[in-house]
Amino acid sequence: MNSKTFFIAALAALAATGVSCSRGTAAQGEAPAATPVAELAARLDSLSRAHKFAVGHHDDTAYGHTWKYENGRSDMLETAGDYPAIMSWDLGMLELGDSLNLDGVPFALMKSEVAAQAARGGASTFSWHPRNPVTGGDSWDCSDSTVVARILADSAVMARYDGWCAGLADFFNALTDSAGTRIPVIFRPWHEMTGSWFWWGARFCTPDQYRGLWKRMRDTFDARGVDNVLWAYSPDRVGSVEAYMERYPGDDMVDIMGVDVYHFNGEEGLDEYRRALERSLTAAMTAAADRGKLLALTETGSEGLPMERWFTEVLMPVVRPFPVSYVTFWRNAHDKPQHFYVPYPGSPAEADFKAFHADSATVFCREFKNF
Ligand code: BMA
Repeated sequence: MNSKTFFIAALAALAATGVSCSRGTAAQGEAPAATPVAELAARLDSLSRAHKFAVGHHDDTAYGHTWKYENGRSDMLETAGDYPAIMSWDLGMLELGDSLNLDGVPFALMKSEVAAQAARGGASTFSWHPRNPVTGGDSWDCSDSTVVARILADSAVMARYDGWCAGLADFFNALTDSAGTRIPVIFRPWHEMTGSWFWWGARFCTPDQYRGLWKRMRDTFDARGVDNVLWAYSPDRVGSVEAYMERYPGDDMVDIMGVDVYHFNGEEGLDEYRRALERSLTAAMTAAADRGKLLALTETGSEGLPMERWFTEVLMPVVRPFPVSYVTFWRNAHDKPQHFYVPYPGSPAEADFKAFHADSATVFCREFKNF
């Protein structure tokens, strides 16, 4: 064991001392799996203790590389032979009361797919690319650098924000199974805040303002009785624990320590990706181990999969030593031919993805059901 592997193993052992939940999810002293949301946390924890991780995919059953809105279809199912263990969805545009999200996915479909996924033993996670509440532009509209400050201080913007959060809270409250019981899910708002491509990014608000944004949302959710959410913090790539923790909203606000790290530029960007992924996961793992939180690779991927053996030869060697509970790949767009992150039938990376599926460390939906 070299020193790096030893360090990782030591932290993994530390992380295995138990998982703690944020406020509202499992009260102190409560049995670990007393609520559905604590049970989901315990399932994810047991995966990482078994040196396995759940595999996730964004918009998996909504559309794929060559199809859209065909009931039961999934590019993962049609390549790996199973649905992802974690379905990922985005709530952008829900805040405006639209029926479709920013990529055209009906919110009604998301609700029924969350229930279908729970019924097959899997789980679901949500991100949110909301509009800009000041300019009316999208999440990427960074033209006004005072948006977060105004959410926290300008009564009109604050009221809009609170209304948006209330709408989201109602959506989560309405995620129920056939018996009417709320389904536990993961929510990771205000993601990639260490970058500066969203209006809540690092250059557009102070760490305290960022924490204020998160806390205000959490207070709205708590006031509306949302009890089926595990909260995930997911900075973009970072080089240190300090950078990872700079905007951390607090132990009572977060259940999952995640990180988003993408591979850009294929072969040429390989070393950079490996380095960034290893550093970012090390930072997130250290922070998670200190607090008894779950660790996750909340988004990753290599757009268009230019390297045929990306899953087994690029991703796996870096991720394997870390106690990540799940890894999520971004979407296979039906209307942008190069915008896909998992193979589709007949694509060059399909064989490698089957090998990734066969690896005992990866858990798709059928196996996740048993955890
Ligand atoms: C990005 C791309 C966009 C999409 C956005 C929100 O990474 O996939 O096409 O609109 O995420 O889902």
